Amino acid sequence: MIRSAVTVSLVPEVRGGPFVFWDDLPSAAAKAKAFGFDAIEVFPPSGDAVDPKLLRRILDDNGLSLAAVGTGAGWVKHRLHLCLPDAGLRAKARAFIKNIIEFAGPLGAPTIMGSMQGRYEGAIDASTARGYLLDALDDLGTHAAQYRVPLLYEPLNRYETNMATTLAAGVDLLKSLKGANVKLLADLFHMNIEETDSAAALRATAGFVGHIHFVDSNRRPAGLGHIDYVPIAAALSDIRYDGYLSAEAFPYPDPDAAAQQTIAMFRQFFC
Ligand code: LER
Ligand code: MN
Repeated sequence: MIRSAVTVSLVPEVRGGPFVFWDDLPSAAAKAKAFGFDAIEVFPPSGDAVDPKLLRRILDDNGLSLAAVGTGAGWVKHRLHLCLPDAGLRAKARAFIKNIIEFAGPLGAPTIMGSMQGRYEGAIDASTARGYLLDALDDLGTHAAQYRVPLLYEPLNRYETNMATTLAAGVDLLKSLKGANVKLLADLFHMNIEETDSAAALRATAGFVGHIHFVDSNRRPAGLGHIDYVPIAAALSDIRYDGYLSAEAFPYPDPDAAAQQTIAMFRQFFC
């Protein structure tokens, strides 16, 4: 069964970015519950920023699950990523992600690695960066396995990374890993830019996709752009996708309306 989730950002530096709810975890959770979501996806400043016992209580009080936790604050706040030329900074990037795995894992949630994959440039060529990324994915996937949750690797559009920009390139990376605890995060916004046919791309990655960012072509909530969700829903049904559709979208026109729009589209097409 596909479940619904909605994002909550606790990172002031990404204000204006694609997150539905902002800053106030208890109020965001209460709204997620009221609108009928199954879960929230949290974007924290670090793995230490939120008391896990408090988050557990907030989730339980609202009958919600934690769908996933993002790590992009390591990039937006500290300019860290996994393909930097400096080995010490690469290690810091990995430690930042591990810290979030240690926060999210005991709460039953996978950790997302999107922006923290970085890019190759300057002294670092494509194959060196691929080696750094594969090594980190194996290490971080193994770290997540102790909590029986996967690591989620997210291909991004060409303006945000040059490592993997399509689901097929993501699968190629995953097939090169030693371990098997990394799943793909398919973000419909990035896919709308990079894929020839998003529904076909999803079909081709059956078994590899563990999480979906549910959003429209312009990064507004689903239904407010030009993505056709009929073939996407058919593809997800055919591959028996049973993870989350998580609203990582601009709070357009405002957070409550974005949440309402998302859950209406979720109910229309995906359940
Ligand atoms: C970034 O564009 C994105 O889609 C996030 O989910 C990455 O962490
Ligand atoms: Mn995303």
